[in-house]
Amino acid sequence: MTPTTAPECITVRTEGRVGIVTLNRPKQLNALNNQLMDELGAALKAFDADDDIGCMILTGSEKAFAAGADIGAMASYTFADVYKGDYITRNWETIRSIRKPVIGAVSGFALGGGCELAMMCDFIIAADNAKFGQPEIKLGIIPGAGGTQRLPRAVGKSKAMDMVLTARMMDATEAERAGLVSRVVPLEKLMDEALGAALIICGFSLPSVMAAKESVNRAFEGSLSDGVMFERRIFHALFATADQKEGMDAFVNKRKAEFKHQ
Ligand code: DAK
Repeated sequence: MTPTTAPECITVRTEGRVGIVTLNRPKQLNALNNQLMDELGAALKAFDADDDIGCMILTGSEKAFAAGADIGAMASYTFADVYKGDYITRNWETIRSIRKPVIGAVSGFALGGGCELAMMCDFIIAADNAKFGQPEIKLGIIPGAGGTQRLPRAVGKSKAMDMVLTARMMDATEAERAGLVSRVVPLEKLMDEALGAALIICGFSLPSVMAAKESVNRAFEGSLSDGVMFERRIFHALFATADQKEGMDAFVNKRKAEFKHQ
């Protein structure tokens, strides 16, 4: 059996049915390295498989959600190294396979791979000190974990081009105005706000929450009519759940629904 070791680059805890992962490389402003991405992926997968968890929060420190991929770790790589090794593709996008909601609670810098990781969360709640950016151009590279694709979808072509080409950072106010984040709150309220949202989600039927996530994500793949048909079929399927009966019966009888997540 493989021995399990405690994670070193993240911390993991729960609050009720909420699983919370905190990036924890403070000296490097949570720069993302191979070990951190392995640990993050494993923690998210464990929460996804845990029946006692209904929603997750991914967060960092007050100063940095994550300042990007670890530049020191990749500085000496050659094209052959990164191409042959499919550089960090293996463990970078595990978060995209997570079926329960993941809320990004972002304070401080979310740069490069850190911004890309935040954008892979289902939605972002930002502290008022958050700064988002794709500064890879300053290093002679471009975003490599979806930044050139997710940023334009979130904020439109003009702002995305501006950020990717000039490396300028976007503050929390601009990020909310542009649609990159769903809410901005004072720094000291960030975790309360994220936890409040997560607990609301946890109160709903998990199958319908997962179906809603899957359907919204479908909006970013393929045509509108295919997306609407996908939504329609999932909508129909939810009438097979006990929670649909419970939710509608509770409304009709003016009582609180008691979802069993089935
Ligand atoms: N990597 C490694 N160390 C970093 C770092 C990073 N990205 N960002 C900061 N640090 C370290 C600094 O080197 C410094 O270490 P010491 O000198 O104390 O040992 C410490 O964190 C504190 O940083 P500063 O002293 O610079 O702090 P300041 O407040 O003055 O400045 C800053 C904060 C965030 C503005 C600055 O540190 C900065 O510009 N950092 C670099 C930001 C950046 O360029 N990020 C993009 C990196 S490239 C892919 C997936 C992902 C990616 C690519 C491919 N695939 C799946 C294929 C992603 C690429 C990137 O993210």
